[in-house]
Amino acid sequence: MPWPTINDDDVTRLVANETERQNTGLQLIASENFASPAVMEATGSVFTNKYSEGYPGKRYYGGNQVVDQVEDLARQRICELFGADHANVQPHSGANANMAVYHALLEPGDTVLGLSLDHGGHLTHGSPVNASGLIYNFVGYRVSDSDERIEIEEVAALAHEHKPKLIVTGATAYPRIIEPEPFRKVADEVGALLMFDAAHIAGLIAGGAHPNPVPYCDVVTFTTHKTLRGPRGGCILTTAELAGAIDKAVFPGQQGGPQEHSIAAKAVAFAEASTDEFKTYARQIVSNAEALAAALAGEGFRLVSGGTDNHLMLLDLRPFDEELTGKEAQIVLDEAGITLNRNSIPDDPRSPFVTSGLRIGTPAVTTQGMREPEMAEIARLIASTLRQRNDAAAVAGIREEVRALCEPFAPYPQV
Ligand code: DSN
Repeated sequence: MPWPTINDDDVTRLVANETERQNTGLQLIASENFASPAVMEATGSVFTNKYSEGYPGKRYYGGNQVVDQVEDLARQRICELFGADHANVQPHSGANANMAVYHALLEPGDTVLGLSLDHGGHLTHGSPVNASGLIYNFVGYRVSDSDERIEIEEVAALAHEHKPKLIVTGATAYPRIIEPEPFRKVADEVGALLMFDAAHIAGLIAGGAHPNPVPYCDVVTFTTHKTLRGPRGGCILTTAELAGAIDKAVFPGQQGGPQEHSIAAKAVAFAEASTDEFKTYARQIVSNAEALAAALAGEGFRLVSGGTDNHLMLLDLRPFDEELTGKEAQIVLDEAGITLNRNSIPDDPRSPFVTSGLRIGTPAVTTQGMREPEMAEIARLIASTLRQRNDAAAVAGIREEVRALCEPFAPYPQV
């Protein structure tokens, strides 16, 4: 085989370095996880070589006999798992999935309700710097001042006032269960369609730890790489009635050739997510989040909304240390091997680039086998790092403690 004879030591070294970082540090970004070797094998398979614009049985290029089977398998598996009529497994990401749904259901300028980004929504829920906010007339609902939770009464009032064509629910930084049924009721009252962006919680739904929005929604979108623990990518579930419009909006509306290697890996992940082990995993993500939140509260942090009932928590740093910003905390924690992201808290007085908060999630540490005792240890390490943030030697010492904590739980020990 006439492959180029480059020994790409640079990339080999960088892959090894990243594996070492993932094996020896705490990965607490709420939207990240560790994909299984089977998922990664499919991602690196020969499906990467194939062009397959169109859908199974209706492709524009030849040679898709096998691709059709793998895409059908992915569609069938996810429809069975969520009880959906129809799946489109081609979106390259959650953002692409959301934009395709808007393309399918809306005209430019149409009104949509979505959770404001600064109260836990997503860029594609109408942020003014995102195409969603530029093309459509998004009206943002917010969490309440009193308990920092979504109040369906406020959503209903805004829906009656603005008469949206579509209501979007789901979040990227909201630590509570979002019940789909009350949203359906509001949507029906005003004649709106309902979309649930389940990117963060798809794995919790698949594992039975959170309510399934599919029976209540016209469309459910999600990414496949967060709690669902698959390859990077997106997915759309919809009713038989909207299936054609959604498919047309993904291709040719938004995307060209689908990434069939990712679709093969999605099929693997959907099978993994339908096992009893995955149900146990989903419940443990939530139990770990509860344990970590309680331990962090014990260290003097304030938890937005008072706690969590999903995979993530939002910390308000101000009661711990009025001077400490999310930005500074993220940087020093990274030096200690504790990776997470700064995040605005509701009505944050600081800018989104600086913030007064941190977002912390348990999907990855749960995958690697950590349980409640390790959550208590993680809370201690976070607080200890932040208290000693101006002491480089102390932070270096904590990096070694993190390494020791992670060692028996390395996700990819064979590498
Ligand atoms: N970047 C994702 C997250 O971290 O929530 C959302 O797109």
